[in-house]
Amino acid sequence: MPMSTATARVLMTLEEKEASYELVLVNIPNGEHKHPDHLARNPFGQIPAFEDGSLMLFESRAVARYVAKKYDSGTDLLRSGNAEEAALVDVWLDVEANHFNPPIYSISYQYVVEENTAKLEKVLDVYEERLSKSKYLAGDFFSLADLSHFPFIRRLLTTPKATLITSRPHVNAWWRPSLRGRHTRRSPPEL
Ligand code: GSH
Repeated sequence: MPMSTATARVLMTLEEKEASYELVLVNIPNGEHKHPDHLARNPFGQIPAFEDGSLMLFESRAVARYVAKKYDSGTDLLRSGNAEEAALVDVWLDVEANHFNPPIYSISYQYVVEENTAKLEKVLDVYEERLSKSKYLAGDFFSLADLSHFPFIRRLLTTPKATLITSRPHVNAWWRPSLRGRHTRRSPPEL
């Protein structure tokens, strides 16, 4: 289901790499993600699950890295031709998974909102400082590290906590690709 933030991470990566793909819906409200057929694709009974020929993967960040590595086309999301830039992409991908995702996840799903708002404030203060020095997280280039944040930022912006993003000028300019002069080449699925 493209409304899933983890699925959106993979879809955005496929779009950036201009890869052909088929999105197969797993009906979560009907419990299809817990059926044996789906558990064979993702043993944790979650979406997304990803198939490429005989290769089966799960965990959206691992899938996104695989897609970004596999295709030469589209945006260079990993900067693997430059060890220093690639290391910075890795740093900010780990920051997303370990510092950014836990509090924004809880806020978006309305769990322990105030405690996590305070945590996310601190994380976003680090981002504000970082993004005042470079256009994107890993440097002056758009990478998988930026992309990996956007599904949850997009969701947070539909909640009363949107000001966490909009009150920080550099963070707010960062998530909106149009402000950076980037334009989607194709229309992605409605997230
Ligand atoms: N760490 C996993 C990833 O990045 O792929 C998280 C996947 C995840 O949380 N998927 C959610 C899901 O399948 C949808 S966004 N929820 C249903 C469930 O956990 O039963």
